[in-house]
Amino acid sequence: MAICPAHDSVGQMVFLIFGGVMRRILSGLAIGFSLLSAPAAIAASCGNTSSGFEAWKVDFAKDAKKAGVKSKGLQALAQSRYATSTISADRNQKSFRYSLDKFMQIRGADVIVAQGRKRKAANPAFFAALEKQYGVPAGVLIAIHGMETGFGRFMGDSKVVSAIVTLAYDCRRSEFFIPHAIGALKLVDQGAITGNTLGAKHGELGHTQFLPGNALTYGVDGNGDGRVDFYNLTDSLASTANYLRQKGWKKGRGYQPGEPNFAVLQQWNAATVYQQAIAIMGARIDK
Ligand SMILES: [Ca+2]
Repeated sequence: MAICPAHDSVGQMVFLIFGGVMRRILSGLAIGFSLLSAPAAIAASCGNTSSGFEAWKVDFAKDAKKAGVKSKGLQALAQSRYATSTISADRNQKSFRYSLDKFMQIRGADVIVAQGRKRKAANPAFFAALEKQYGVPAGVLIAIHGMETGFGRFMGDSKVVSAIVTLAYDCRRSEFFIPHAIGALKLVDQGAITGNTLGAKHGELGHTQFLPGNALTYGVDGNGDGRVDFYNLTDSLASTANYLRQKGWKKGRGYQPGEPNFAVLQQWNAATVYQQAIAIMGARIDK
């Protein structure tokens, strides 16, 4: 896949301007295959401009229905609009090569650590409960939260359903995004999102920016109100912890490079510098 990062021998790598999206794209592969192996055959053909979008939606609705999407989801699909800004962002992704130090500086690691420590100190019972249930320590979850959305300050301004459906239609990475589009429509069916829910340019949701297919698979109702809400901090961090646990997080084991849980961080984001940054910030927050 063209978007995959290219490692080099000194541990630097090319990563894309849309920092977190690679993680979601890589981690979406597994769910992608599992959804694609469902009985529904995806027959609708992709397009590179908005002109074929409406006709494609009609075809895609049949596939979505076969994949188990119900009336609310199908309605959201019908009402989705071609997301010009998403396509523009996707076409104009630039890659950079940063050292770990430079990456951490650009992403404001010191600020994330300082604010993260305060967040942990303000709510120790919450983070202790998450660690007890999922095994993931506070520092890791807080570092991810800070990196992904600045602790919920920047969660995106694109309509999730329109963005992800447009990416599914667009020929560039249709196969990758189709399962996430189906996932988004199922999230609508479940009431987790609506057609108006806002997220990032590639349809990433909530505090820690899950792609919809991953949100569907790993989302949990952390606050027990009967609904999985990625814009609720408790639900979102519980879902993040659940993702890491499901990917093999071992309670009480280390997460620095070379330690067992670093391999799990590698599944959260494909960029080496991102993985290392989370490990460093997490340890500093938890110190
Ligand atoms: Ca909830």
